[in-house]
Amino acid sequence: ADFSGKWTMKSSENFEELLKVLGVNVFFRKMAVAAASSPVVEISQQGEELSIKTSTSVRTTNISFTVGQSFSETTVDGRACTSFPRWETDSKISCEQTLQKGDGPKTGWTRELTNDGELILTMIAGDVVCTRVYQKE
Ligand code: R12
Repeated sequence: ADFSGKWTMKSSENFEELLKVLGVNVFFRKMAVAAASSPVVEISQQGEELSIKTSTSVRTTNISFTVGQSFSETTVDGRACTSFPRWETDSKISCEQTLQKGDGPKTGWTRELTNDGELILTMIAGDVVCTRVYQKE
């Protein structure tokens, strides 16, 4: 699968609930929900290597990783974690996160390309699953 492209979001479910279970206070939650309602995601992929830039008005993140190799990133609430991405199917990457310090709900994400050309991101924290659907710009 090739995730490359510039993506815009068409729907999002449970993003605020996700931040809530992570303990983000109401002020930052509302700010993040507003900012995360119109993100732009740019992905470049060469084989097993992906770079993902996620831009919003309040936070932009850049991650680069090779599927099958651990890397450092931050959880959605901004805590440093070690991530392990692997192919769950040939069109879905599943990534488990482990906090570098302290503890909190178990977190991770998946990114999947659908047959109709959409990108489905899930972000997981404890038993909350946030699902965000992206389409190519
Ligand atoms: C906090 C501070 C900030 C944020 C939070 C807590 C904002 C986080 C944002 C996340 C966006 C995620 C996206 C994910 C995706 C856009 C805006 C939560 C800035 O303390 O769809 O890939 C300071």
